Amino acid sequence: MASWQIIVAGVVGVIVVSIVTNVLSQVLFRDPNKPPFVFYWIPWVGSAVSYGMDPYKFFEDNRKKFGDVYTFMLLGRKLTVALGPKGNDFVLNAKLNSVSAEDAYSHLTTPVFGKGVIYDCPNYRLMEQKKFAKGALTVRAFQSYVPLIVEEIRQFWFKSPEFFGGNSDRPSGRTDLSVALPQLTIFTASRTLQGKDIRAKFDESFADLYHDLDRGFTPVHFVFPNIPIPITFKRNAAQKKVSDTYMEVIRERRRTGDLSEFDLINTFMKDAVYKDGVRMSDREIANMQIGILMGGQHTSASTSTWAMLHLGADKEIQNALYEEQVAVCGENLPELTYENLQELPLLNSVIRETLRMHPPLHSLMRKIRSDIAIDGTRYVLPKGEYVLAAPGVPMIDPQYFKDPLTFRPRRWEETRNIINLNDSSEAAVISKGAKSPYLPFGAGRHRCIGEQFAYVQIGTILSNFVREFTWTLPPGSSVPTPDYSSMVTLPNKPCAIVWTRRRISEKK
Ligand code: X2N
Repeated sequence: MASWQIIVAGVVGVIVVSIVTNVLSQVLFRDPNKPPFVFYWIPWVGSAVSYGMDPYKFFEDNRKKFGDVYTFMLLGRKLTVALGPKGNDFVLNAKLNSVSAEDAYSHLTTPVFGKGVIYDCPNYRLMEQKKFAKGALTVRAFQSYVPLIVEEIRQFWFKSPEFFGGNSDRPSGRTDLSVALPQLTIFTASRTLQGKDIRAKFDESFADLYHDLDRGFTPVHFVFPNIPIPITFKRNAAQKKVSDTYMEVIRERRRTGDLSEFDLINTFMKDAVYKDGVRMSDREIANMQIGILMGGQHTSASTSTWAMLHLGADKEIQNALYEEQVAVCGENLPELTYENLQELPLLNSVIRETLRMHPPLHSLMRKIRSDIAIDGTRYVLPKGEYVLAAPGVPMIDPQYFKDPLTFRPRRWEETRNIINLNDSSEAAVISKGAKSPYLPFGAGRHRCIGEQFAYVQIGTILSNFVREFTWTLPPGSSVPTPDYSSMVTLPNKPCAIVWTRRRISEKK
C-alpha cells in the first residue's frame, strides 16, 4: 500500500471508530440521574444542524419525545433544555453560584464589546452597570428622545430616496425593510442613547466599523471565537477603533463640560461609581456603549421589521392604528409625544404581539458552575455543562395562546397588567416573574433593561410610518419565514413592502 492509502485508511478508521463508540455509548449507558439525551450520529457536532436550522421545531419535536427537560449536544457543548414557564424559572432564576451567563457568552461578546463590562466582569459589576444605564432611561429622558427619533425618521425619508421617495414626493414605491430599518434603527438609537456627536459619526466611518463588529457577532463566532478569517481580524480592529472613538468623545465632553443631553455617555460620566468606590474608567464607559448599541440594534431592527411585515399583511390593523393616532393625537396629527405613546393601546399591542411571535433571542444560555438538581425529578446536571431557556416556546404554545401562529394584536386588549399564574388564559400572561409564558425580555438578574426604550423607539417608528404611508406586501407574497442563522431571529429576505404616501406632502 502507498503511504497515502495508509493515511486515508487510518483517518477513515478513526472516524468510524469514534462514530461507533459514540453511538454505542449513547445506546448502552443511560444514567437515570440525567435527563434524556437527544440521539446524534456525529461526535461533537451533535444536533447542531437540526437545532441551527429551526430551533423551535427542534424544541417541539424533542418535547414530544422527552417532555420539558432533555439534553442535547451542540458543537462540543452539552445543553439541557428546560421548557415551559417552570423551565424558564429554573434557568433564569437559578442561583448565582450555580449558573453563570458570562461563562456562556463572554467568548462571543468580549471581542465585540471590549474588556471590563457586561460579560467580561463579575456579575456584581454587571448588576451595577445595568443600574447606571437604567438610571439614564427615565421618563424625562424618553420625553426628550421622542422628538429626536421623529426628526431622524423625517431625515431618513427625505435623505434616502432609495427607500421612501426622498424629496421627489414619489407617491408610491417598493422598499426592502431588511435594509432600511436597520439603518433607521442605528440612527435613532445612536442619536438618543449616545448623543449628537456620536450620531454624526454614523454618516461617516462609524457605520462601516459597526458593520465589522456585527459580522463578528454571529453563531459562527460563538462556536469559534477566534477563527482565523478576515471577519475576525476586522472585528478586532473595529472594536479598538470604535472604543477609542468613544473615549475621544468622552474626553471632549469633559473638556467642554457639556453634559446636558439625556444620553447614556453623559449618565455614565456623571454617575458610574461602583458601590465599593471604584469609578468606571473611560475605556469601560466606552465599551459599555458598544454593548448597549449592539444590544439595542439587532433586537429593535428585527422587531420593527417583523411588525411592519405583519402590518403589511393586515390592512385592518394598519388602518385601525391610523384611526387610533387621529383619535388620540388629534385630527391634524401634531408631532408625536412620549405621553401620546402611553395612550395608544393598539400600537403597544402590535409591538407586544410581534414580540410574542418573534422574540429576538430563541435561546438563553447559562454555564453550570456547580452541580444542580432539577426540582421534582431525579436529575442532577453537572458543573461544566450548560442550561438553556427558550422563552419563545410557551409564547407559541396553544396551551397559553389561542391560535398562536396568527398575528392578532387584539388578543392583548382585554388583558393589561393582570397577573395570575394559575390562570393560563391570555388575560393572565403578562408577568414580571419568571413563571410567565410571556417573557420576550427574559427574567431574573439578567432581565433586559431595554424594554421601555424598545417600546419608545419602535412605537415612534411605527406611528410615523402609519401616519405617512399605507403599505402592503408585494402581490402574491406573505410574511417571510424566520432565519435563525444570525444572533437574532430575522425575517428571511427579501422583506419587501409596497408603500403609498397618504397625502403628497409639501414638506421639503
Ligand atoms: C453550521 C443551520 O447555525 O445547521 F447584545 F449589552 C448586549 C444568545 C449568545 C444566544 C449566544 C449556535 C445557533 C449554532 C445556531 C448587551 C438586546 C446582549 C439582549 C449550528 C450549520 C446578547 C449562540 C444562539 C449559539 C444560538 C448573548 C442580546 N437585548 N440585545 N449549526 O446572548 O443579550 C447584548 C446583552 C446570546 C446565543 C447557535 C447554530 C447585553 C447553525 C446550520 C448551521 N446563541 N447559537 N441582547 N448552528 N448551524 C444580548 C444576551 C447576549
